[in-house]
Amino acid sequence: MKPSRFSLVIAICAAALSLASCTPHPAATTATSTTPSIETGGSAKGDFGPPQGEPIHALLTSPPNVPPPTHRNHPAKVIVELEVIEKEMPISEGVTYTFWTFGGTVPGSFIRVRQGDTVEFHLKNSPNNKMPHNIDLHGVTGPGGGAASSFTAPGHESQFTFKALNQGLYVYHCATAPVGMHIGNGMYGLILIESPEGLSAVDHEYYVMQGDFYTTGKYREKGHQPFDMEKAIDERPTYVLFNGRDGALTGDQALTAKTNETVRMFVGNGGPNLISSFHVIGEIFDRVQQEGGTHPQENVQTTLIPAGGAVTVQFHTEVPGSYVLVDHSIFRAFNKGALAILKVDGPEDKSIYSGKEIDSAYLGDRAEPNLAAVTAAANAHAAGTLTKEDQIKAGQQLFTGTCSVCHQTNGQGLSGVFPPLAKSDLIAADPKRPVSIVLHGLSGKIKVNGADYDSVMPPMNQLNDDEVANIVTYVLNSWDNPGGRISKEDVAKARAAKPAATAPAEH
Ligand code: HEC
Ligand SMILES: [Cu+2]
Repeated sequence: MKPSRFSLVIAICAAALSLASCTPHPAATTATSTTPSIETGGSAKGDFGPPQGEPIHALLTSPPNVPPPTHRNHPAKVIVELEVIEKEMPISEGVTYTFWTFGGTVPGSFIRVRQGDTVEFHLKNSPNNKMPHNIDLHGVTGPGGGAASSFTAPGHESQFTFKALNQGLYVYHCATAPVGMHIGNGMYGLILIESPEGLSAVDHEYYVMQGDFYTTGKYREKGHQPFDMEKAIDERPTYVLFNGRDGALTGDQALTAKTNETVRMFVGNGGPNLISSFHVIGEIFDRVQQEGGTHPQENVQTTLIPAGGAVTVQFHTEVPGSYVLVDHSIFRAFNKGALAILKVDGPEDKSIYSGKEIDSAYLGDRAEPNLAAVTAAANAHAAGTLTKEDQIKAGQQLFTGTCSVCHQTNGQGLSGVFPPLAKSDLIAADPKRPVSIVLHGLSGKIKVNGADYDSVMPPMNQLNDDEVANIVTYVLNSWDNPGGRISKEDVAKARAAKPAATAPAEH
Protein backbone atom coordinates (compact mmCIF):
# COMPACT_ATOMS: atom_id res chain seq x y z
CA MET A 1 0.00 0.00 0.00
CA LYS A 2 1.33 3.42 -0.99
CA PRO A 3 1.74 5.81 1.92
CA SER A 4 -0.93 8.50 1.85
CA ARG A 5 0.02 12.10 1.45
CA PHE A 6 -1.02 12.72 5.05
CA SER A 7 1.27 10.15 6.60
CA LEU A 8 4.02 11.35 4.30
CA VAL A 9 3.64 14.86 5.66
CA ILE A 10 3.83 13.46 9.20
CA ALA A 11 6.90 11.44 8.33
CA ILE A 12 8.64 14.46 6.89
CA CYS A 13 7.67 16.57 9.89
CA ALA A 14 8.86 13.94 12.33
CA ALA A 15 12.12 13.66 10.45
CA ALA A 16 12.53 17.40 10.73
CA LEU A 17 11.75 17.11 14.47
CA SER A 18 9.37 20.01 14.13
CA LEU A 19 5.94 18.36 14.30
CA ALA A 20 4.40 21.22 16.21
CA SER A 21 5.10 23.82 13.58
CA CYS A 22 4.20 21.53 10.71
CA THR A 23 0.50 21.67 9.86
CA PRO A 24 -0.62 19.33 7.09
CA HIS A 25 -2.41 21.01 4.19
CA PRO A 26 -6.20 20.59 4.58
CA ALA A 27 -6.40 18.75 1.27
CA ALA A 28 -3.96 16.17 2.60
CA THR A 29 -6.18 15.45 5.60
CA THR A 30 -9.34 14.92 3.59
CA ALA A 31 -7.49 12.66 1.20
CA THR A 32 -7.24 9.90 3.84
CA SER A 33 -10.45 10.61 5.70
CA THR A 34 -13.06 7.92 4.91
CA THR A 35 -15.23 8.40 8.01
CA PRO A 36 -17.04 11.66 8.68
CA SER A 37 -15.14 13.71 11.23
CA ILE A 38 -16.77 14.22 14.65
CA GLU A 39 -16.55 17.81 15.82
CA THR A 40 -15.28 17.77 19.40
CA GLY A 41 -14.14 21.35 19.53
CA GLY A 42 -10.94 20.11 21.11
CA SER A 43 -9.75 20.98 24.57
CA ALA A 44 -10.30 24.69 23.88
CA LYS A 45 -14.06 24.30 24.29
CA GLY A 46 -13.43 23.86 28.02
CA ASP A 47 -11.86 27.29 28.26
CA PHE A 48 -14.57 29.50 29.72
CA GLY A 49 -12.28 32.47 30.09
CA PRO A 50 -10.46 33.87 33.09
CA PRO A 51 -11.37 32.79 36.63
CA GLN A 52 -14.09 34.83 38.32
CA GLY A 53 -14.56 35.80 41.97
CA GLU A 54 -12.33 35.16 44.95
CA PRO A 55 -9.96 32.16 44.80
CA ILE A 56 -11.42 29.02 46.36
CA HIS A 57 -9.48 26.57 48.52
CA ALA A 58 -10.33 23.07 47.31
CA LEU A 59 -11.80 20.76 49.91
CA LEU A 60 -9.88 17.49 49.64
CA THR A 61 -11.23 14.24 51.08
CA SER A 62 -9.73 10.94 52.19
CA PRO A 63 -11.02 7.74 50.60
CA PRO A 64 -13.75 6.48 50.44
CA ASN A 65 -15.18 10.01 50.73
CA VAL A 66 -15.76 12.35 47.83
CA PRO A 67 -15.89 16.16 48.10
CA PRO A 68 -19.34 17.72 47.51
CA PRO A 69 -20.28 19.00 44.04
CA THR A 70 -18.82 22.41 43.17
CA HIS A 71 -22.32 23.83 42.44
CA ARG A 72 -20.77 26.62 40.39
CA ASN A 73 -21.85 28.18 37.09
CA HIS A 74 -18.62 30.04 36.38
CA PRO A 75 -14.92 29.27 36.21
CA ALA A 76 -12.94 30.00 39.39
CA LYS A 77 -9.39 29.97 40.59
CA VAL A 78 -9.07 26.92 42.81
CA ILE A 79 -6.11 26.44 45.14
CA VAL A 80 -5.14 22.83 45.84
CA GLU A 81 -2.66 22.06 48.61
CA LEU A 82 -1.49 18.48 48.72
CA GLU A 83 1.20 17.13 51.02
CA VAL A 84 3.25 14.03 50.31
CA ILE A 85 3.63 11.90 53.44
CA GLU A 86 5.78 8.77 53.69
CA LYS A 87 4.44 6.60 56.49
CA GLU A 88 4.15 3.13 57.84
CA MET A 89 0.60 1.77 57.83
CA PRO A 90 -0.99 -1.67 57.99
CA ILE A 91 -1.34 -3.36 54.58
CA SER A 92 -3.08 -6.37 56.17
CA GLU A 93 -3.82 -7.74 59.66
CA GLY A 94 -0.52 -7.68 61.53
CA VAL A 95 1.44 -6.61 58.44
CA THR A 96 2.94 -3.16 58.02
CA TYR A 97 4.35 -1.45 54.95
CA THR A 98 6.01 1.90 54.31
CA PHE A 99 3.58 3.69 52.01
CA TRP A 100 4.33 6.88 50.13
CA THR A 101 1.11 8.89 50.00
CA PHE A 102 -0.55 12.00 48.66
CA GLY A 103 -2.24 13.40 51.76
CA GLY A 104 -1.57 10.50 54.13
CA THR A 105 -3.85 7.90 52.54
CA VAL A 106 -3.81 5.33 49.74
CA PRO A 107 -5.25 6.33 47.36
CA GLY A 108 -4.42 10.01 47.84
CA SER A 109 -6.88 12.80 48.59
CA PHE A 110 -9.77 13.19 46.14
CA ILE A 111 -9.71 16.50 44.24
CA ARG A 112 -12.89 17.93 42.69
CA VAL A 113 -12.97 20.97 40.40
CA ARG A 114 -15.13 22.25 37.54
CA GLN A 115 -14.25 22.27 33.86
CA GLY A 116 -12.75 25.66 32.99
CA ASP A 117 -11.33 26.24 36.49
CA THR A 118 -7.79 27.54 36.87
CA VAL A 119 -6.08 25.30 39.38
CA GLU A 120 -3.16 26.64 41.40
CA PHE A 121 -1.47 23.48 42.62
CA HIS A 122 0.82 23.41 45.65
CA LEU A 123 2.75 20.19 46.21
CA LYS A 124 4.43 19.93 49.60
CA ASN A 125 6.97 17.29 50.47
CA SER A 126 6.96 16.76 54.24
CA PRO A 127 10.30 17.48 55.94
CA ASN A 128 10.07 14.02 57.56
CA ASN A 129 10.20 12.32 54.16
CA LYS A 130 13.26 10.68 52.64
CA MET A 131 12.46 10.86 48.91
CA PRO A 132 11.86 13.55 46.33
CA HIS A 133 8.41 13.40 44.69
CA ASN A 134 6.32 15.14 42.04
CA ILE A 135 2.85 14.83 40.52
CA ASP A 136 1.50 14.00 37.06
CA LEU A 137 -2.23 14.73 36.83
CA HIS A 138 -3.84 13.09 33.80
CA GLY A 139 -6.35 15.96 33.71
CA VAL A 140 -3.63 18.50 32.92
CA THR A 141 -2.92 19.71 29.41
CA GLY A 142 0.82 20.30 29.37
CA PRO A 143 4.08 18.35 29.33
CA GLY A 144 4.31 15.69 32.01
CA GLY A 145 0.89 16.64 33.38
CA GLY A 146 2.66 18.85 35.90
CA ALA A 147 5.48 16.45 36.67
CA ALA A 148 8.24 18.65 35.28
CA SER A 149 7.08 21.66 37.30
CA SER A 150 6.50 19.87 40.57
CA PHE A 151 9.71 17.98 41.42
CA THR A 152 10.00 18.62 45.15
CA ALA A 153 12.70 17.64 47.64
CA PRO A 154 11.80 16.76 51.25
CA GLY A 155 10.96 19.90 53.21
CA HIS A 156 10.17 21.87 50.05
CA GLU A 157 7.06 23.01 48.20
CA SER A 158 6.46 23.64 44.52
CA GLN A 159 3.68 25.37 42.66
CA PHE A 160 2.25 25.29 39.16
CA THR A 161 -1.01 26.37 37.57
CA PHE A 162 -3.17 24.71 34.93
CA LYS A 163 -6.56 25.25 33.35
CA ALA A 164 -8.85 22.19 33.63
CA LEU A 165 -9.86 22.14 29.96
CA ASN A 166 -11.30 18.61 29.71
CA GLN A 167 -14.07 17.29 31.91
CA GLY A 168 -13.69 13.73 33.20
CA LEU A 169 -12.34 11.50 35.93
CA TYR A 170 -8.54 11.43 35.95
CA VAL A 171 -5.78 9.60 37.78
CA TYR A 172 -2.92 11.51 39.29
CA HIS A 173 0.32 9.88 40.39
CA CYS A 174 3.92 10.49 41.30
CA ALA A 175 6.31 10.34 38.36
CA THR A 176 9.68 10.49 40.09
CA ALA A 177 12.21 7.80 39.19
CA PRO A 178 11.94 4.93 39.76
CA VAL A 179 8.37 5.74 38.74
CA GLY A 180 7.09 2.19 39.24
CA MET A 181 8.33 2.13 42.81
CA HIS A 182 6.69 5.47 43.69
CA ILE A 183 3.37 4.30 42.23
CA GLY A 184 3.80 0.84 43.72
CA ASN A 185 4.16 2.41 47.16
CA GLY A 186 0.73 4.02 46.84
CA MET A 187 1.35 7.36 45.12
CA TYR A 188 -1.86 7.83 43.15
CA GLY A 189 -5.31 9.30 43.47
CA LEU A 190 -8.21 10.79 41.48
CA ILE A 191 -9.17 14.25 40.31
CA LEU A 192 -12.72 14.78 39.06
CA ILE A 193 -13.22 17.61 36.61
CA GLU A 194 -16.97 18.16 36.63
CA SER A 195 -18.83 19.11 33.51
CA PRO A 196 -20.14 22.74 33.55
CA GLU A 197 -23.67 21.54 34.33
CA GLY A 198 -22.42 19.22 37.12
CA LEU A 199 -23.27 15.57 37.73
CA SER A 200 -26.76 14.28 38.41
CA ALA A 201 -27.75 14.08 42.09
CA VAL A 202 -27.29 10.66 43.72
CA ASP A 203 -27.64 9.31 47.26
CA HIS A 204 -24.01 8.26 47.73
CA GLU A 205 -20.70 9.01 46.07
CA TYR A 206 -17.73 6.81 46.95
CA TYR A 207 -14.04 6.83 46.09
CA VAL A 208 -12.40 3.46 45.53
CA MET A 209 -9.05 2.76 43.94
CA GLN A 210 -7.31 -0.47 43.11
CA GLY A 211 -3.57 -0.97 43.36
CA ASP A 212 -1.10 -3.85 43.24
CA PHE A 213 1.60 -4.21 45.92
CA TYR A 214 4.86 -6.11 46.05
CA THR A 215 6.29 -7.31 49.36
CA THR A 216 9.22 -9.62 50.03
CA GLY A 217 7.03 -11.80 52.28
CA LYS A 218 4.01 -13.83 51.20
CA TYR A 219 0.42 -12.60 51.27
CA ARG A 220 -0.46 -11.88 54.92
CA GLU A 221 3.00 -12.82 56.19
CA LYS A 222 3.19 -10.94 59.46
CA GLY A 223 5.54 -8.16 60.48
CA HIS A 224 6.99 -5.27 58.50
CA GLN A 225 7.29 -6.09 54.81
CA PRO A 226 9.67 -4.22 52.49
CA PHE A 227 8.98 -3.44 48.82
CA ASP A 228 10.18 -6.17 46.43
CA MET A 229 11.51 -4.62 43.21
CA GLU A 230 12.04 -7.96 41.50
CA LYS A 231 8.41 -9.06 42.01
CA ALA A 232 7.30 -5.62 40.80
CA ILE A 233 9.31 -5.87 37.60
CA ASP A 234 8.00 -9.39 37.02
CA GLU A 235 4.44 -8.17 37.71
CA ARG A 236 3.86 -10.76 40.44
CA PRO A 237 1.95 -8.83 43.09
CA THR A 238 1.67 -10.08 46.65
CA TYR A 239 -1.40 -7.93 47.26
CA VAL A 240 -4.07 -6.49 44.98
CA LEU A 241 -6.09 -4.08 47.07
CA PHE A 242 -8.91 -1.60 47.12
CA ASN A 243 -7.90 1.54 49.03
CA GLY A 244 -4.46 0.35 50.01
CA ARG A 245 -5.26 -2.19 52.67
CA ASP A 246 -6.44 -5.78 52.84
CA GLY A 247 -10.00 -5.36 54.14
CA ALA A 248 -9.93 -1.53 53.94
CA LEU A 249 -13.61 -1.58 52.97
CA THR A 250 -14.95 -4.59 54.86
CA GLY A 251 -16.48 -5.13 58.30
CA ASP A 252 -17.04 -1.83 60.11
CA GLN A 253 -15.35 -0.02 57.23
CA ALA A 254 -17.71 -1.38 54.56
CA LEU A 255 -19.38 1.13 52.24
CA THR A 256 -23.04 1.57 53.08
CA ALA A 257 -26.32 2.36 51.36
CA LYS A 258 -30.02 1.73 51.84
CA THR A 259 -32.36 -0.04 49.49
CA ASN A 260 -33.89 2.10 46.79
CA GLU A 261 -30.92 4.44 46.56
CA THR A 262 -28.56 5.43 43.78
CA VAL A 263 -24.87 4.84 44.36
CA ARG A 264 -22.11 6.40 42.28
CA MET A 265 -18.55 5.13 42.59
CA PHE A 266 -15.48 6.83 41.26
CA VAL A 267 -13.18 3.88 40.75
CA GLY A 268 -9.56 4.30 39.76
CA ASN A 269 -6.72 1.93 39.13
CA GLY A 270 -3.29 3.12 40.20
CA GLY A 271 -1.58 -0.04 39.00
CA PRO A 272 1.43 0.09 38.76
CA ASN A 273 0.99 -3.07 36.67
CA LEU A 274 -2.41 -4.72 36.60
CA ILE A 275 -5.59 -3.99 34.68
CA SER A 276 -8.74 -4.33 36.77
CA SER A 277 -11.84 -6.28 35.77
CA PHE A 278 -14.04 -4.36 38.14
CA HIS A 279 -17.26 -6.08 39.16
CA VAL A 280 -19.81 -5.83 41.97
CA ILE A 281 -21.16 -9.27 42.85
CA GLY A 282 -24.97 -9.13 42.85
CA GLU A 283 -25.33 -5.79 41.10
CA ILE A 284 -25.43 -4.56 37.52
CA PHE A 285 -24.00 -1.17 36.65
CA ASP A 286 -26.92 0.84 35.28
CA ARG A 287 -24.41 3.33 33.91
CA VAL A 288 -20.67 3.25 33.34
CA GLN A 289 -18.47 6.03 32.08
CA GLN A 290 -15.74 3.81 30.74
CA GLU A 291 -12.20 5.07 31.06
CA GLY A 292 -13.60 8.13 32.84
CA GLY A 293 -14.95 9.43 29.52
CA THR A 294 -18.07 11.40 28.78
CA HIS A 295 -20.55 9.11 27.02
CA PRO A 296 -22.01 6.44 29.29
CA GLN A 297 -22.50 2.77 28.55
CA GLU A 298 -25.54 1.10 30.15
CA ASN A 299 -26.24 -2.28 31.79
CA VAL A 300 -22.67 -3.47 32.32
CA GLN A 301 -21.58 -6.44 34.45
CA THR A 302 -17.80 -5.99 34.56
CA THR A 303 -15.82 -2.99 33.41
CA LEU A 304 -12.13 -2.81 32.56
CA ILE A 305 -10.05 -0.18 34.29
CA PRO A 306 -6.61 0.28 32.78
CA ALA A 307 -3.60 0.97 34.98
CA GLY A 308 -3.59 4.74 35.20
CA GLY A 309 -7.29 4.90 34.32
CA ALA A 310 -10.64 5.35 36.03
CA VAL A 311 -14.36 4.74 35.61
CA THR A 312 -17.52 6.19 37.04
CA VAL A 313 -20.11 3.51 37.78
CA GLN A 314 -23.64 4.04 38.95
CA PHE A 315 -26.32 1.64 40.10
CA HIS A 316 -29.58 1.53 42.01
CA THR A 317 -30.05 -0.69 45.08
CA GLU A 318 -33.14 -2.88 45.31
CA VAL A 319 -32.30 -5.79 47.60
CA PRO A 320 -30.58 -5.62 51.03
CA GLY A 321 -27.40 -7.57 51.74
CA SER A 322 -23.66 -7.54 51.19
CA TYR A 323 -22.46 -6.66 47.71
CA VAL A 324 -18.86 -7.59 47.08
CA LEU A 325 -16.63 -5.37 44.97
CA VAL A 326 -13.96 -7.48 43.28
CA ASP A 327 -11.38 -7.55 40.59
CA HIS A 328 -12.96 -10.44 38.68
CA SER A 329 -9.49 -11.80 37.91
CA ILE A 330 -10.70 -13.75 40.84
CA PHE A 331 -7.59 -15.09 42.55
CA ARG A 332 -6.77 -11.44 43.17
CA ALA A 333 -10.03 -11.10 45.10
CA PHE A 334 -9.77 -14.18 47.30
CA ASN A 335 -6.02 -14.66 47.57
CA LYS A 336 -4.56 -11.19 47.20
CA GLY A 337 -7.14 -8.97 48.87
CA ALA A 338 -9.03 -7.28 45.96
CA LEU A 339 -12.36 -7.43 47.76
CA ALA A 340 -14.53 -4.73 49.32
CA ILE A 341 -18.09 -4.65 50.58
CA LEU A 342 -21.08 -2.43 50.06
CA LYS A 343 -23.61 -3.17 52.80
CA VAL A 344 -27.15 -2.36 51.77
CA ASP A 345 -29.77 -2.13 54.50
CA GLY A 346 -33.51 -2.07 54.04
CA PRO A 347 -36.59 -4.22 53.65
CA GLU A 348 -36.46 -7.38 51.54
CA ASP A 349 -38.13 -7.32 48.15
CA LYS A 350 -39.02 -10.95 47.49
CA SER A 351 -40.40 -10.11 44.07
CA ILE A 352 -36.84 -9.31 42.96
CA TYR A 353 -34.82 -11.79 45.05
CA SER A 354 -36.00 -14.64 47.25
CA GLY A 355 -33.81 -13.41 50.07
CA LYS A 356 -31.63 -16.30 51.20
CA GLU A 357 -28.39 -14.55 51.91
CA ILE A 358 -25.24 -16.58 52.40
CA ASP A 359 -22.44 -14.10 52.93
CA SER A 360 -19.81 -16.72 53.49
CA ALA A 361 -20.17 -18.12 49.97
CA TYR A 362 -18.33 -15.12 48.62
CA LEU A 363 -16.76 -13.48 51.62
CA GLY A 364 -14.57 -16.26 53.01
CA ASP A 365 -12.74 -14.99 56.07
CA ARG A 366 -14.15 -11.52 55.41
CA ALA A 367 -17.65 -12.76 56.32
CA GLU A 368 -16.35 -12.80 59.88
CA PRO A 369 -14.45 -9.54 59.70
CA ASN A 370 -12.95 -9.74 63.18
CA LEU A 371 -9.43 -10.91 62.48
CA ALA A 372 -8.17 -9.14 65.60
CA ALA A 373 -7.21 -12.47 67.17
CA VAL A 374 -4.91 -13.12 64.21
CA THR A 375 -3.16 -9.80 64.78
CA ALA A 376 -2.91 -10.42 68.52
CA ALA A 377 -1.22 -13.77 67.88
CA ALA A 378 1.21 -12.20 65.39
CA ASN A 379 2.13 -9.46 67.86
CA ALA A 380 2.56 -11.99 70.67
CA HIS A 381 4.78 -14.12 68.43
CA ALA A 382 6.93 -11.10 67.59
CA ALA A 383 7.19 -10.27 71.30
CA GLY A 384 8.06 -13.87 72.15
CA THR A 385 5.01 -14.26 74.38
CA LEU A 386 2.77 -16.36 72.13
CA THR A 387 0.59 -18.72 74.17
CA LYS A 388 -1.38 -21.75 73.07
CA GLU A 389 -4.56 -19.77 73.79
CA ASP A 390 -3.44 -16.98 71.42
CA GLN A 391 -2.88 -19.57 68.73
CA ILE A 392 -6.24 -21.26 69.29
CA LYS A 393 -8.12 -17.97 69.03
CA ALA A 394 -6.29 -16.95 65.86
CA GLY A 395 -6.67 -20.45 64.45
CA GLN A 396 -10.42 -20.38 64.96
CA GLN A 397 -10.74 -17.20 62.87
CA LEU A 398 -8.63 -18.68 60.11
CA PHE A 399 -10.41 -22.05 60.21
CA THR A 400 -13.71 -20.25 59.62
CA GLY A 401 -12.44 -18.67 56.45
CA THR A 402 -10.41 -21.58 55.11
CA CYS A 403 -11.54 -25.00 56.33
CA SER A 404 -15.14 -24.71 57.50
CA VAL A 405 -16.55 -24.62 53.98
CA CYS A 406 -15.80 -28.37 53.78
CA HIS A 407 -15.19 -29.64 57.32
CA GLN A 408 -17.98 -27.41 58.75
CA THR A 409 -17.69 -24.93 61.60
CA ASN A 410 -18.28 -27.66 64.19
CA GLY A 411 -15.66 -29.95 62.63
CA GLN A 412 -18.23 -32.67 61.86
CA GLY A 413 -17.61 -32.71 58.09
CA LEU A 414 -20.30 -33.94 55.73
CA SER A 415 -21.17 -37.59 55.77
CA GLY A 416 -19.51 -39.50 52.92
CA VAL A 417 -17.97 -36.35 51.42
CA PHE A 418 -15.77 -34.46 53.89
CA PRO A 419 -14.31 -36.41 56.83
CA PRO A 420 -14.81 -35.13 60.37
CA LEU A 421 -11.97 -33.36 62.14
CA ALA A 422 -13.91 -33.67 65.41
CA LYS A 423 -12.59 -36.54 67.53
CA SER A 424 -10.81 -37.88 64.44
CA ASP A 425 -8.93 -41.12 65.10
CA LEU A 426 -6.50 -40.20 62.32
CA ILE A 427 -5.57 -36.96 64.07
CA ALA A 428 -5.30 -38.75 67.41
CA ALA A 429 -2.91 -41.27 65.85
CA ASP A 430 -0.57 -38.60 64.51
CA PRO A 431 -1.26 -35.03 65.72
CA LYS A 432 1.40 -33.51 63.43
CA ARG A 433 0.05 -35.07 60.23
CA PRO A 434 -2.66 -32.41 59.69
CA VAL A 435 0.16 -29.90 59.08
CA SER A 436 1.40 -31.88 56.13
CA ILE A 437 -2.16 -32.48 54.89
CA VAL A 438 -2.93 -28.76 54.90
CA LEU A 439 0.29 -27.87 53.07
CA HIS A 440 0.36 -30.69 50.54
CA GLY A 441 -3.27 -31.77 50.28
CA LEU A 442 -4.60 -35.31 50.50
CA SER A 443 -6.18 -37.73 48.06
CA GLY A 444 -7.11 -41.38 47.88
CA LYS A 445 -8.82 -43.77 50.23
CA ILE A 446 -8.84 -43.01 53.95
CA LYS A 447 -10.91 -44.25 56.86
CA VAL A 448 -11.88 -41.79 59.60
CA ASN A 449 -13.77 -43.01 62.68
CA GLY A 450 -14.82 -46.12 60.80
CA ALA A 451 -16.18 -44.38 57.70
CA ASP A 452 -14.54 -44.51 54.25
CA TYR A 453 -13.61 -41.46 52.20
CA ASP A 454 -12.04 -41.43 48.77
CA SER A 455 -11.77 -37.87 47.73
CA VAL A 456 -9.39 -34.96 47.26
CA MET A 457 -8.40 -32.14 49.56
CA PRO A 458 -6.52 -29.47 47.60
CA PRO A 459 -3.22 -28.24 49.07
CA MET A 460 -3.48 -24.92 50.91
CA ASN A 461 0.14 -23.92 50.70
CA GLN A 462 -0.85 -20.31 50.13
CA LEU A 463 -1.25 -20.13 53.92
CA ASN A 464 1.77 -18.85 55.86
CA ASP A 465 3.63 -20.94 58.36
CA ASP A 466 2.08 -19.16 61.32
CA GLU A 467 -1.42 -19.40 59.84
CA VAL A 468 -1.08 -23.17 59.44
CA ALA A 469 0.41 -23.47 62.95
CA ASN A 470 -2.53 -21.59 64.42
CA ILE A 471 -5.19 -23.48 62.43
CA VAL A 472 -3.84 -26.91 63.34
CA THR A 473 -3.36 -25.90 67.00
CA TYR A 474 -7.00 -24.85 67.00
CA VAL A 475 -8.08 -28.18 65.47
CA LEU A 476 -5.98 -30.17 67.96
CA ASN A 477 -7.59 -28.36 70.88
CA SER A 478 -11.19 -28.55 69.69
CA TRP A 479 -13.95 -31.14 69.56
CA ASP A 480 -12.32 -33.79 71.82
CA ASN A 481 -9.14 -33.95 69.76
CA PRO A 482 -5.95 -34.83 71.69
CA GLY A 483 -4.64 -31.29 72.30
CA GLY A 484 -1.04 -30.19 71.75
CA ARG A 485 0.58 -27.35 69.94
CA ILE A 486 2.13 -26.74 66.52
CA SER A 487 4.84 -24.12 66.07
CA LYS A 488 5.73 -22.02 63.05
CA GLU A 489 8.98 -24.02 62.86
CA ASP A 490 7.08 -27.33 62.70
CA VAL A 491 5.23 -25.97 59.68
CA ALA A 492 8.38 -24.71 57.98
CA LYS A 493 9.87 -28.19 58.33
CA ALA A 494 6.75 -29.88 56.93
CA ARG A 495 6.64 -27.43 54.03
CA ALA A 496 10.19 -28.32 53.03
CA ALA A 497 9.56 -32.07 53.45
CA LYS A 498 7.87 -34.39 50.97
CA PRO A 499 4.08 -34.74 51.19
CA ALA A 500 2.93 -37.31 53.72
CA ALA A 501 2.14 -40.53 51.96
CA THR A 502 -1.57 -41.18 51.69
CA ALA A 503 -2.58 -43.24 54.66
CA PRO A 504 -3.02 -46.87 53.65
CA ALA A 505 -6.69 -47.75 53.40
CA GLU A 506 -7.58 -49.85 56.39
CA HIS A 507 -10.10 -52.60 55.86
C1 HEC B 1 -12.41 -28.16 49.61
C2 HEC B 1 -12.76 -28.94 50.76
C3 HEC B 1 -11.75 -28.99 51.89
C4 HEC B 1 -11.19 -27.94 52.56
C5 HEC B 1 -11.39 -26.47 52.30
C6 HEC B 1 -10.35 -28.52 53.57
N1 HEC B 1 -10.40 -29.87 53.51
FE1 HEC B 1 -9.46 -31.16 54.78
N2 HEC B 1 -10.18 -32.73 53.70
C7 HEC B 1 -11.03 -32.64 52.62
C8 HEC B 1 -11.24 -33.95 52.07
C9 HEC B 1 -12.13 -34.28 50.88
C10 HEC B 1 -10.48 -34.85 52.83
C11 HEC B 1 -10.34 -36.33 52.62
C12 HEC B 1 -9.34 -36.58 51.48
C13 HEC B 1 -9.31 -38.06 51.05
O1 HEC B 1 -10.36 -38.65 50.91
O2 HEC B 1 -8.18 -38.55 50.85
C14 HEC B 1 -9.84 -34.04 53.87
C15 HEC B 1 -9.04 -34.55 54.88
C16 HEC B 1 -8.52 -33.83 55.93
C17 HEC B 1 -7.81 -34.38 57.06
C18 HEC B 1 -7.53 -35.84 57.33
C19 HEC B 1 -8.76 -36.58 57.69
C20 HEC B 1 -9.34 -36.30 59.06
O3 HEC B 1 -10.58 -36.13 59.10
O4 HEC B 1 -8.61 -36.25 60.07
C21 HEC B 1 -7.44 -33.33 57.84
C22 HEC B 1 -6.69 -33.38 59.15
C23 HEC B 1 -7.92 -32.13 57.20
N3 HEC B 1 -8.57 -32.47 56.04
C24 HEC B 1 -7.73 -30.84 57.70
C25 HEC B 1 -8.11 -29.69 57.03
C26 HEC B 1 -7.81 -28.35 57.51
C27 HEC B 1 -7.09 -28.03 58.81
C28 HEC B 1 -8.32 -27.50 56.59
C29 HEC B 1 -8.20 -25.98 56.56
C30 HEC B 1 -6.84 -25.48 56.48
C31 HEC B 1 -8.95 -28.30 55.55
N4 HEC B 1 -8.79 -29.61 55.86
C32 HEC B 1 -9.61 -27.76 54.47
C33 HEC B 1 -11.58 -31.48 52.11
C34 HEC B 1 -11.25 -30.19 52.50
CU1 LIG C 1 6.93 9.91 44.67
